[in-house]
Amino acid sequence: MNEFDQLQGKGLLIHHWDADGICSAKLVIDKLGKKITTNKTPTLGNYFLTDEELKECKGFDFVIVVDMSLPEQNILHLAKESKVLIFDHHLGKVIKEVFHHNPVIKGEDPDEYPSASWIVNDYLENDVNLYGLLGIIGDHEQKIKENPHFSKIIDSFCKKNNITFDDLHKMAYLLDSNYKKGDKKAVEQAPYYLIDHPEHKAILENTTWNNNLTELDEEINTILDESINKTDSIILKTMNTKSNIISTITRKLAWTNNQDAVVVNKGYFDSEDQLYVRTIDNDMQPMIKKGKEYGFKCGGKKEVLGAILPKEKTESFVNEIVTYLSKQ
Ligand SMILES: [Mn+2]
Repeated sequence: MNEFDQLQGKGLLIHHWDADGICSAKLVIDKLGKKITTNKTPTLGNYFLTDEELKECKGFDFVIVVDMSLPEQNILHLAKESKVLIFDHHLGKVIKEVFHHNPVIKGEDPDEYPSASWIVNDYLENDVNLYGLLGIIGDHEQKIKENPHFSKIIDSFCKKNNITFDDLHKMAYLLDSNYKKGDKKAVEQAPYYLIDHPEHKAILENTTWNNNLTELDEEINTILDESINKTDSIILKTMNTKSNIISTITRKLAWTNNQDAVVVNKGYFDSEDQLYVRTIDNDMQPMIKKGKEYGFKCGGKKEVLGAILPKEKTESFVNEIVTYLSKQ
C-alpha cells in the first residue's frame, strides 16, 4: 500500500525535461495508466511554473511532480485545489503541506539516491529496470562508475540484458536531445514513446533523436573548441546559443579538466542569462541559498548550481561564485 494506491480521479504529471525526468514520468504512468490524463514539463530552462502554466494545471484531482524542485509557492498554489505528490532528489526544503518524497533533503546520502527515477522505482517496489537506471546515467554519466554500489547494479543489469554502459549512456543522450533542441512537445511525448516501445533497441534506433544528437554534437564541439578563461582552479566560459546545452557544456569542461566550471549563456533568453556551475569537490549549497535570497531563479544539488539571472546581475553573482570557489 502506498500513496499511489489511494489516488482517485484525474491526474496531471509534471516532470523535468531531461532523461531522468522522462524516465521518472514513464514509471509513474506505468503505475497509474489512464489516471494520468496530462503530462507536462515547464517551459524549457524554467525551474518554475509561470502564471499561465499554473492556470493550465487547474482541474485535476491530483498532481504528481517528478525530478523537479518547483518553488514552494508554485506547489502551495497547486495544493489549493489538488492533492500534490513530489518525488525528487534535488536540494531544497521539505514542503510539509504535501506528500514530499525526497530522501536527499531528509538527510539521506545523495549517493544512495542518485536520480528521481531510482527514487520512484524504489518507491513503487519495482525490480531494477532500464528506466530506473537511465535516469541515473542521464544525471551522472560516467561519474556513476565511481559509486561502487550503483556501478555494481549497472554492471549486472548490462550483463543480464546483453548491453553495454555506452549503450545506456547513448540512450540517456538520445532522451536528453529533445530538450537540448528546444522541443518541449517531444519531451512530453517521450514517456509515451518509452511505454509504447519497451525494448531498448527502439530508443537507440529512434531516427529523430539520433538526428538531434548529430546536430547537437556538432554545436557542442564547436563551442568547446572556442576559448575559455581560466583561473588556477576554475574554468570560466561565456557562450551564446539558442540550444539548451549549458549543463552539457559545463559538465564537459569540468570533467575533462577536473576543475570547477562556471558557464554563462547569453543567448537563450532575451532579457536573462543562464548560469550553470559544476564543482568537482566543493559544495554549492551555500551559493544556491544566496542566489535564492537575492531573488534569483536558482537551484541545484551539492555539485551543481543552475540559475536564471537578470542580465545586469550576472557579472556580480558570477564574481561572488568565483570568489566562493577560490576560497575553498
Ligand atoms: Mn534528476
